[in-house]
Amino acid sequence: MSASNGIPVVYTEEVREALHEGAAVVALESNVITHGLPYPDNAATARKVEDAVRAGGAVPATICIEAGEIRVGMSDSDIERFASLPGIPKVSSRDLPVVLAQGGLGATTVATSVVAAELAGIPFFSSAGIGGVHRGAQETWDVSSDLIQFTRSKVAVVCAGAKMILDLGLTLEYLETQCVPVVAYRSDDFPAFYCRTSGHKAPHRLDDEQVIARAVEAHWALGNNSSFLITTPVREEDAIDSTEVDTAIRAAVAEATRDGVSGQAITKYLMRAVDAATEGRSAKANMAVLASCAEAAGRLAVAHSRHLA
Ligand code: PSU
Ligand code: MN
Repeated sequence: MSASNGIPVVYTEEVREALHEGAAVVALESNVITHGLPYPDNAATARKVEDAVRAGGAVPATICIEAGEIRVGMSDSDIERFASLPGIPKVSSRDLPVVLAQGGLGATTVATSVVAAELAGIPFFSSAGIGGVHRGAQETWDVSSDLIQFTRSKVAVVCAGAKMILDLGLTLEYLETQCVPVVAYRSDDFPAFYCRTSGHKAPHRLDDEQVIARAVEAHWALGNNSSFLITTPVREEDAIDSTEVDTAIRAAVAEATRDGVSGQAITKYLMRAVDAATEGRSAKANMAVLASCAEAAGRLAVAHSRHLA
């Protein structure tokens, strides 16, 4: 255990050794386990994601909150417990101080995971889908804390963009305004989770991991205390057509408005509509994109650790 600013940070043996040796480590969120998928798919997926980080050459460190501590690295039985226990709260960065003080269990969102990763000294984090600006945010102000936390935490975030239920154009605008670099790795477009494109071009494209490692370090050397986003699209054979998903969402948004569904409930409503329209293909694509991001993050973290060595 180490205490960072008095916050206890507890590492698994494997993660502590890897960090000590300067080896590549990739932080992962636990909210996708508790809130992203049903049991037992969530447990199986969490293990597959960890395997994918290893396939990329790095050590996975899935983050969670327990007993007033930030836990960095989860054992198999921790994953099983988080996957199967109902009611573990989703902890975003605004909730973190309260949950730490209470001493209960907590599943970390992207925002909280990057806070933890920085405290733990892990420069890379992977999540297939970040939170973003919601459709209709002009009225609701529903913008994920993930985006705000990116302006405050020095972590390289590898993702496949965000789900198309969000307003991905506004999500990119927000990142641009807040000076958060967005680089597409070996692609031109900003992806949309299990769709290879959001219809928006990424601001930059880089194909070489060494160049990405240098760009990440340059961002921080320039005095920015913020995140650096790297996107990687799902493999072509696992992808779902973006027009198909967009059409389903537009129809579902119209139905939701008619039925008076709004606020927090809208996300689940739209996800269900997409699942129904894609006849379950989205569940498989969901797993595939989580794994492909994790593997790319592993590879990029290795290049970055070599750059620092
Ligand atoms: N996107 C997904 N699956 C998820 C999430 C986002 O495709 O499970 C989760 C992540 O943990 C993300 C969080 O950090 O939702 C964002 O929630 P909010 O919009 O409430 O900030
Ligand atoms: Mn929200």
